[in-house]
Amino acid sequence: MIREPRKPIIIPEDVKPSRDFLKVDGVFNCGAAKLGDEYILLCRVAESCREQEEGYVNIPVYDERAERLKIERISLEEIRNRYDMSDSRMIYRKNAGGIKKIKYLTSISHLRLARSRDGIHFKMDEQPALPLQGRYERWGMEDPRITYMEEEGRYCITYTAVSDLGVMPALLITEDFEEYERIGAIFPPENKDVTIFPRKIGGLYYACHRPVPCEIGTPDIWISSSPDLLHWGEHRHLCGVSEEGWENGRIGSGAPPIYTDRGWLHIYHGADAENRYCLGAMLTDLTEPGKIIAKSRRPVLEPVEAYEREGFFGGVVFACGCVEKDSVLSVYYGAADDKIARAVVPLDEIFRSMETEEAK
Ligand code: MAN
Repeated sequence: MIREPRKPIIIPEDVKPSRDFLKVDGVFNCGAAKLGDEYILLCRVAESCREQEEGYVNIPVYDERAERLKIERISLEEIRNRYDMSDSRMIYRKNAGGIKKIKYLTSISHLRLARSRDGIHFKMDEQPALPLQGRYERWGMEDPRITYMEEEGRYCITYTAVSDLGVMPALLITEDFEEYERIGAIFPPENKDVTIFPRKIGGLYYACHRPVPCEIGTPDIWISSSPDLLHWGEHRHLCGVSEEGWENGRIGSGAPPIYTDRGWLHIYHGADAENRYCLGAMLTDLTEPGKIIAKSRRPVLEPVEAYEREGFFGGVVFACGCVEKDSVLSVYYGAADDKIARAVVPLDEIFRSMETEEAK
């Protein structure tokens, strides 16, 4: 993949905070689509409190009853005694029975639209695309993916609704990115990385998703089908983490699958045990989308540039959206969980980088 010379293409300074008591920590992991002649990115914007009081950590959370953000105040002493702050993204409860239990996120995310004529220079909206809503969004909305449903002329947007009840995939539908219909939760927690295929296959909708098994199993990619986008079944395991190497920790679907004459092209992410996130590519059968035809053995993109290695959470390239034009793929990805970057690759190059399953 060739990185855009203007790198990264969107940084936190380009984004206006949604409230005056907040600051923008990151703009990253964006869904991508074409709307008329425009390129649209629906970005995840993470914000935290601009001011911190001496001896406390202030955390913004959404109060669904009052329908506004409120600030939770935790004393540093309590944090020292009960919590672990070694991960910039969250605060863990110590000694939670051997399980790493997240007690707070350090920021709260919403979705924000950016528009462009050339796919490189984007103008960010000044306000969130839509407000947080309900019990399941207490800790925010994250990682949107946009699928343009070719036969229906509407866009399906999946994202993760995050709260103390868990991380849960939800669905929005829009025709114009001005009005959104909230369909609600489509999988129970903990699940994330839902990408919907852009057309029906054998009369059914298909989606990849990533359940997070707790006791047995690893965070792998699954595939399911649905007659109506709301009720999902026929759950099947699609692809697992590797024994060793760049994708031995977790994998998840990245951008929604792209129709090509060779099969469904998936750009997905894989992380190792040290949380270093790379991108991989996979091809699945056009009529049996749960059947893998070929897969990249090495990453197609790794966090090597300074802006990918350093940031809010360093060592991360994480794609939620691609746009294909004239057989060239533009991949929009989050870099180090605080910026948006773009890389391009001809489809032929991607195909060449993959090995057929039999040849493995
Ligand atoms: C999580 C994802 C993303 C994020 C990566 C890296 O698993 O949901 O939100 O980019 O971790 O921090």
